[in-house]
Amino acid sequence: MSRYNHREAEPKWRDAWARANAFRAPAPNADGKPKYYVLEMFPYPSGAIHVGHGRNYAMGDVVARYKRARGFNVLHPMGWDAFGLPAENAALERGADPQQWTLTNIEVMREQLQWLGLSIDWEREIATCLPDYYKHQQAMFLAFWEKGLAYRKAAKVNWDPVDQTVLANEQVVDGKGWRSGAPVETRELEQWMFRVTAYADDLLAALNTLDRWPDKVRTMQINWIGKSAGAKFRFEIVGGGEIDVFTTRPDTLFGASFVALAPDHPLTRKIAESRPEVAKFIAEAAQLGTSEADIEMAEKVGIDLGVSVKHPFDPSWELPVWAANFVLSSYGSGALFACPAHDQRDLDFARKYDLPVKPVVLPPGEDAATFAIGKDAYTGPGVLINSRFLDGLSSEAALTAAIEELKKRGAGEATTQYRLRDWGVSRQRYWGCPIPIIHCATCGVVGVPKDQLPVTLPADVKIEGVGNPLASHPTWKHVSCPTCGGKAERETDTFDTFVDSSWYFARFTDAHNNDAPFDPQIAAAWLPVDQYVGGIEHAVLHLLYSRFFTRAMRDCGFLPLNSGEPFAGLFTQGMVTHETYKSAAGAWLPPEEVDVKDGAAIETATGAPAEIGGIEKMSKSKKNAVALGDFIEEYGADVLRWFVLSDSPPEKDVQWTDAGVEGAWRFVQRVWTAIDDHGAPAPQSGDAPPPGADAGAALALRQASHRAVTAVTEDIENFRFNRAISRAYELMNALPKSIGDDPALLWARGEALRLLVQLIAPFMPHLAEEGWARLGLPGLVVDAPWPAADPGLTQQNVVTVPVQVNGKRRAEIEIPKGLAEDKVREMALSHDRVAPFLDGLTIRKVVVVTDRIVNIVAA
Ligand code: ANZ
Ligand code: ZN
Repeated sequence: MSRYNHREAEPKWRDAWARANAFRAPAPNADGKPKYYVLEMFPYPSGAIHVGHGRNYAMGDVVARYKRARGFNVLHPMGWDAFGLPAENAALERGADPQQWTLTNIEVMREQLQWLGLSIDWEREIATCLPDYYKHQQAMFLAFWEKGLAYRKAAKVNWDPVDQTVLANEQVVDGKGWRSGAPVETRELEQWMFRVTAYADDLLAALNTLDRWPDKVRTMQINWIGKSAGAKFRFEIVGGGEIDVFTTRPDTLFGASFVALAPDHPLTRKIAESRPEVAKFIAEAAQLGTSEADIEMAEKVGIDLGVSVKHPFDPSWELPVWAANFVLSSYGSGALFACPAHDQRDLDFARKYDLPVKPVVLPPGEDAATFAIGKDAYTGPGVLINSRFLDGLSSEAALTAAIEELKKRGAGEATTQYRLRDWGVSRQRYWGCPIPIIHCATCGVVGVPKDQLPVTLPADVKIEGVGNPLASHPTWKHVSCPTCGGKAERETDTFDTFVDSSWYFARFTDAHNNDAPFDPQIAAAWLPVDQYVGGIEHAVLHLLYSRFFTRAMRDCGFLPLNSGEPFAGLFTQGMVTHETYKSAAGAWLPPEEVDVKDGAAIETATGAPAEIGGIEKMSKSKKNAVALGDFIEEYGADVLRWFVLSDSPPEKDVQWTDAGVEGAWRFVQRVWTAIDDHGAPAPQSGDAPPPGADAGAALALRQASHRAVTAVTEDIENFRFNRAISRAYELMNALPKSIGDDPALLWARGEALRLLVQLIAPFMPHLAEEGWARLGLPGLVVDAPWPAADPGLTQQNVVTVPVQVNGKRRAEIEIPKGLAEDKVREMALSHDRVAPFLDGLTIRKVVVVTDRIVNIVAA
């Protein structure tokens, strides 16, 4: 008997798969097989990966291997989301060359991912930072621009006045630049935008068709798109001019108390020219940054602008106009009328500045004479009061009537408003895809001609953290205009890296096409991705941008995919968590430097006491990540894959524990020992079992095996990997301890082990191959079709049958399926819950419907 040696077995089988080209995706519909596209969100090449990263790849790999065994042509590719800030930070901190740093990380990570034994078609590997990828992105951008799906406009950005650079929202910490610590300003810059809003309605409506997406993700997208029906109308300013507002509640117009403008509304700015206190207010509001969440959280403040407007239904009624920090300049028209009685923000503001609060909607069950607003606004429906011609109407009817009146007076109309904004894709950074545009003083904004693509990044840049290195490069931006030949300058902005990840899934379908992003027919045949696996943190932006891009690619003739939906199925996985440790001095300690015994921790090297912290998602910053390479060396990839998928449903977090790892390790050894003891041969699928002395035990084992096949199949289909794993444990437990030399039992055990190997193969592919070979089965288990359960063996052979007396249900009996009628009758009549009802009666008739019901007629 030998021990299973993963250090030998794992590389050996990976070589065997590579030699057999086992994971090379064929044409999507080769051999008349259906296609299946499995994709995990591609990683950012940050450097070494930890065991926690393994979980999401392991999930995708289970699906890919399973579908392959089910007879699908599977596409399961991998690549690198390779542009982005960390490479520039590495350049700043360590003088690294961003490209070199990125490509080296890719080398390291590719090798580590390969250790996991993933069934990836590595021939399709792509890196978004390479010109053979991004040149197609540049070409598509130009097509989008031609079609009006990309455009330029002045948009607000977070500006760091010290580093002279634009900051992403995540780089603004408490209103300050993350590196400089300087208070952030908002600035307007000319930016490239993608017209996501062109598809707002479709992006919303099509969510209904994505029935294999988690509900929570669909809900997040619905909220992000944020469709609001309402009205837009004009207030006339006393003394001339107009203010447009958007409202979802025109029914509350008679409860209007004031009008509020965004701090950078044109009128606010105009008034600021002559009133320094208004200018100061605008400057303070600008420090909040551009993040809506920050604006929402901030204390509501405002300033009276000293102008009034006329109520649209009564010109003699004047309302004051304020500027308020909670009004977003980019939503609706950047102005609103406030009805404090029925909107909480408005109420807080009105109480603070002592503005009128008049209820106009009476909640059901309240009395108009006594109803008053306290600290809480009433936002529900009701009946209109204090509202002249709307009085007595329901809020719903009043809403329609108010819009009618606005229309009649020529003041406004019904409208639909989306929260969704167009996508600003310009980044003032070096390590991104150059935007292929040239600015010419004579011709204006000119696209780089297609035959001059790609516009590549210069290698010789100085990255010093101030300004955009592309703008300060001595020569790169200076070119001649493709149209007039005069002196011109390149666009120095690069694309947001979300652009790179908005179409990579399509590139994988035809990854090395040199002339086009992909062949339209090939891409349309593989897409949509059948199963996408990734983190919930991408529930909104990445998924929405990809949905936009797929539509834009369709409408610009790149991709004949009618639905425009890139991902038919989506699964959002939970994280791997781990205890955290801290030294007495409060520094995070990596797990390998800590010994934990009986719930107490010490630093291994010094013996000094350490503190056990909370259980958190594995991360570099908390040092609680377990390095992938070390782990695989010690335990092997299969133990890792098995453990991270066991214990917890895949959508939930799983806690990394030494005990759990040990458990997975012991299971690997147990499976191996059972297989090794049995040895060859194992029966192949379809072989007939021999007769044996102990047919009962052999049959029971065969039933356990075939039920495991049914159960694991269902569990994998339904993303219940943890349950599939516990079925494998059950099947192991069902193996008899000793079988003597009964041929039937020996045969049944061989079958059980063969099926077990096939069922664990998607999870522990190396061990499965080793076991397959040891059982003397032909070829590779990756090439074996998924096992089919024999229905004769999986059927439950006990049924529960109700017993009725004169039509009333009195008892239930458990009987073997197909039990003879006279036996059933006997059991029913003698049942101790039935007999009392027959006391003193004569039995007239007993009807037995086999396996269904027993009916006793007595009088
Ligand atoms: C008057 C009113 C009365 C409102 C009432 C609500 C309740 P959603 O649902 O998100 O679309 N609003 C309009 N423009 C705004 C802006 N630029 N920034 C912040 N708030 C703005 O919200 C629409 C409501 O948000 C609008 O309806 C408006 O306030 C406010 F009892 O108008 B409402
Ligand atoms: Zn020109």
